[in-house]
Amino acid sequence: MNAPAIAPLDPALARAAADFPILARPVRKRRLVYLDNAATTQKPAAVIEAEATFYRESNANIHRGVHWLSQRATELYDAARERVQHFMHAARPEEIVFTRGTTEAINLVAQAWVRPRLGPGDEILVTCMEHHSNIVPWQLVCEQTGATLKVVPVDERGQLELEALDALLGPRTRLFAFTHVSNALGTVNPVAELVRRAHAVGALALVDGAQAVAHQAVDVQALGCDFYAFSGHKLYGPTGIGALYGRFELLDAMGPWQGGGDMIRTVRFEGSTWADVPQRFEAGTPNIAGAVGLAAAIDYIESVGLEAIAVHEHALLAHATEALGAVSGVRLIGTAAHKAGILSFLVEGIHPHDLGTILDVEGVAIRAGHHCAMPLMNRFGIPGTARASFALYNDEADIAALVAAVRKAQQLFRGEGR
Ligand code: C6P
Repeated sequence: MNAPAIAPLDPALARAAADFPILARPVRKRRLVYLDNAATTQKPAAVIEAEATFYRESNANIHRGVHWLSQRATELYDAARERVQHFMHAARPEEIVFTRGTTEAINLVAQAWVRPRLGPGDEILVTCMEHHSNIVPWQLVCEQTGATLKVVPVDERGQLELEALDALLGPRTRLFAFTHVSNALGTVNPVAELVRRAHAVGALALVDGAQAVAHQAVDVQALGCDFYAFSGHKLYGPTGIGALYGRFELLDAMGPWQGGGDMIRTVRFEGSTWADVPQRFEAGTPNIAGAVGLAAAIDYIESVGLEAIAVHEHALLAHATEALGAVSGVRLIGTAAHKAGILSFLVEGIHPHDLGTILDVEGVAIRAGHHCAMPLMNRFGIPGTARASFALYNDEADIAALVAAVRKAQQLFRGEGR
């Protein structure tokens, strides 16, 4: 491989792979090279243990029981909310609503904030690089309200066409929903600038942070956004838990979106009244163990250091871009000036799904397909891509394995080495 070696790892990162038990397990009798981190990250032992310890020592339902265990579980759940609050730099814990993940957080805003407030002629703006989770909820709510969905285009490199934005943002724009980092291209969007432009026309700004929070520090107050959604499982935490940050005044003004236990103040057959936020948006028994695991994941990520993680992943991305880009027949999709650790590519003559299958046989796990971003694939005129995505435990050897596996696939398709 001709690409320059990356700088020696930060000591905390050099040891990091050992924190993740699954990385020690061979797959297809080979060392596992896990490069599908944008789909979900692996979990450190600290997170697995935190969840197991909760079930072993503190399991009970929350906000309901007078007994010791219930109080203990409630304390842990509330502490997890505060952990997320500090991680996101939110002003108060009430601004954090636990959800199943990014998808549910966005649907919550669509149904509880947008649906009662928008009507025909109002507009919601998204971008062409959104994940389906940040498109379909808005389509549904547009159908329900008569509002219109508009789209900011993306250029050849996979960057937002900011000149087009001014014409698309107008007095009828009520909400601008955009991703912090594109899951299919790795493009990092200028969030503070986009929020500023949305606010300038009186629109609210929602940020899909699913691909951002594990890779860089996020400060919702500095960004100025109104809503910010993320999933725990892309942050080294459990599946089935995530959060919506919402500015307190907005959440407080919103009615509930799901009814059930824990979200009410009083219930009578003549009518019910609602609990304060955030409980108003957390109907039913929540994922208590998941919240505890998410707090442990945040502890873990902060013990390694987001600054060090960002530096490491940028070095990996630069190295992989050069190494893979040097392979003849490889076309990189998404070459924005600002990118996070995601590398989408095509190999001439090999369908991404075939490539993904061959790489899997070589022990290299990547994702192949449209990455739940079909409109973006249509924009590039392609059915999908192969995508390698990096995490704090990846290293140069993983990239060497990726490049070697791509070369092997090319040999197989040329009929050599069968
Ligand atoms: N992207 C990927 O492989 P959930 O499923 O709710 O945890 O996250 C949805 C989601 C929303 N926005 C962005 C930008 C995302 O990347 C994702 C999930 C995964 O790219 C699975 S499709």
